[in-house]
Amino acid sequence: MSAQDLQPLALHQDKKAWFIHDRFGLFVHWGLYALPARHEWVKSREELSDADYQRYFDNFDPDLYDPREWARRAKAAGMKYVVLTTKHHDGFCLWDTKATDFKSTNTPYGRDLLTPFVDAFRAEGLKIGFYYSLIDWHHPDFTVDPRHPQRNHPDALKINEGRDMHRYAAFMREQVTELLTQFGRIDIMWFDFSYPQWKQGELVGKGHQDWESEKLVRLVRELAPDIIINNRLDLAGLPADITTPEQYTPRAWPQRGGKRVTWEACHTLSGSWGYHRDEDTWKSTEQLVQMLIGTVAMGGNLLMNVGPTARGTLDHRAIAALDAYEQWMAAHERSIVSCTQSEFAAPTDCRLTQNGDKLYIHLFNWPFKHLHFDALAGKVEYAQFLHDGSEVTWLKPAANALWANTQFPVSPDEMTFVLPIRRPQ
Ligand code: JFZ
Repeated sequence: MSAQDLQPLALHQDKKAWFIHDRFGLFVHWGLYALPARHEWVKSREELSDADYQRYFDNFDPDLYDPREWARRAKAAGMKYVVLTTKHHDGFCLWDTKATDFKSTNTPYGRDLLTPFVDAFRAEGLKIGFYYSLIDWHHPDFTVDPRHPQRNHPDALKINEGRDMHRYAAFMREQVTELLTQFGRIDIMWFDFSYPQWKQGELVGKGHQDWESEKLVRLVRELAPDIIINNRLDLAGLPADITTPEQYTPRAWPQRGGKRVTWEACHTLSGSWGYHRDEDTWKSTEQLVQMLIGTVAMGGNLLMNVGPTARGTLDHRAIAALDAYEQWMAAHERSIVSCTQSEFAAPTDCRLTQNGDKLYIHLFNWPFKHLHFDALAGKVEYAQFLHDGSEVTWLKPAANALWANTQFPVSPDEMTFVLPIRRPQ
């Protein structure tokens, strides 16, 4: 494979235009781990055997599953695309794959979950992404490594005898072929994830050699030429379409070879990705809104996760989060969608997003009296709140700053201003 096939940045810039424009997507982590409801890594964390884990398979029956409801909420929240875990690390498949019996159709639920999901989100106009785990703690050919649930198995030394990662790589290609041929047009392929281990300078596993990443990527590009592929396949140093920092917002726009890359932060509502009933680290709605603003202010996308329950529902905390986005985006969407990092540096406690000559100032903290923004002196004549379009009458060009001479209280929904920038003719 030539470097060009894997060099999508310059070549396929157009295919990413929708992604950069849309800015906001929904991540969905859903699978058997919704039943234990204590983290999607539960099989590894608790070193559960296949037999231990079987109880979740045998009791999987999400009778309240209604993806149209999820799709409506995502759309209302201003999300433009969705990425679903078709298979997570536990190896459980949400569709009627021919490559394994470990799939939803063989559970008490007995049905394919993916087709109705894809149909529902497409019907709401969202683009479709498939998360597919490179790690597989169920497949008999996937070698046991220090993260595998069977890492402390009594036969640890012998456990990898007969396991063949080449066969596993072929299995992945078979599954990815199904995913990209049986569900209509797919917009994003989100692979997860590589953790190359090195011994005396040599790669010994769980990187591109194991996944046969080059072959896998070539297959994906053949089946779906315009698809966006993420960067977690250990593509031997070659760039992917998008960079995916996880659970943090970069301090600066991520770069590669001195050029800014297309990037997408993925974040959780509560810390874990799969439904976690007892987690007490749920983010506040204000924080969630600020994460979206902060990401776009740095030129990136936000992929915000929900972990549906074993019944197939969104629990009340996930619904509250989506409601918060819905409420905020109803008035503020134009400061997010089609916006990017501003040409200006933000004043204290602010984030800036910009769309052409429209500058959006998002206040994360209300200034006590004055909002100083020296860089804008002489460049703006009019400012409005975004939530209601009301004029910000207290804006005055000072000698070298704009200043906000007010102390009136504002709610978190009333913290974004829009300012048209005056360009020299
Ligand atoms: C992975 C998964 O293990 C996790 O369960 C979830 O699906 C998440 C979206 O992706 O977690 C990762 C993957 C990569 C890094 C960290 C967590 N990383 O590169 O730092």
